[in-house]
Amino acid sequence: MTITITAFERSPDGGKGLARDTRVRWALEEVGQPYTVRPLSMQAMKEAAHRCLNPFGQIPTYEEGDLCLFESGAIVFHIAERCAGLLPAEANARSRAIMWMFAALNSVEPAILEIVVVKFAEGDKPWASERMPLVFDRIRQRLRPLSDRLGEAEWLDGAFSAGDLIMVSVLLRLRLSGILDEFPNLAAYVARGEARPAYQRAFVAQLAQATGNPAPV
Ligand code: GTB
Repeated sequence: MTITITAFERSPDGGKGLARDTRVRWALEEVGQPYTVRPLSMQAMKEAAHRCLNPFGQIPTYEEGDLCLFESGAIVFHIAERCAGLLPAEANARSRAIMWMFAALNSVEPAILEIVVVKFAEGDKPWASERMPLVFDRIRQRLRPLSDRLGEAEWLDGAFSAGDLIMVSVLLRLRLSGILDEFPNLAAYVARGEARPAYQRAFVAQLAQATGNPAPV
């Protein structure tokens, strides 16, 4: 069955892979599922046709037959459940991989998103420059225990899983800030994720979309 996802027609990040369609593309590439992309302008995202798919008027969405999903975490979970390669077969290990997906989305990503809030939504407020260091301190409060738990391991719990896919996707948002360099094992973890051929394919595809240059075949 054809899988169609939505993505920014022109990602505001210019193709750095930070928009959340990248994690969905990455999951599809990991499990070898072909997909097509319906690019959306900012305006189209807010129109009724798209709000039927995502009431919040955002990307990414996922359509497969009569199934339509929004929320990148739910989409990656759906892909991981249906196709081999992203969740372990053993029940407890599977639950732990799902736990790491939730940890990335609920315990790590919200702290990181505060950077965007302070920079863009509150950037003109007189207290914005004082708030930013506090935001970074709160991010460190998440990165330190994550770094301790990862230790010298390659992935968070045994083999690479959807938990790592989401965690790496979330941490990638921090690369430009330099804060990952304070946690060399996390920086190496993110680099390992980015080095995966499936990530590379996803990255190239979103870059082609963002820049308007078709990806080389
Ligand atoms: N919780 C939802 C999910 O995980 O799917 C959040 C979806 C979401 O935030 N979508 C964003 C969106 O549609 C794109 S990914 N924004 C348009 C709108 O709300 O009107 C977030 C994003 C946007 C831009 C960059 N960037 O430029 O670097 C990075 C990430």
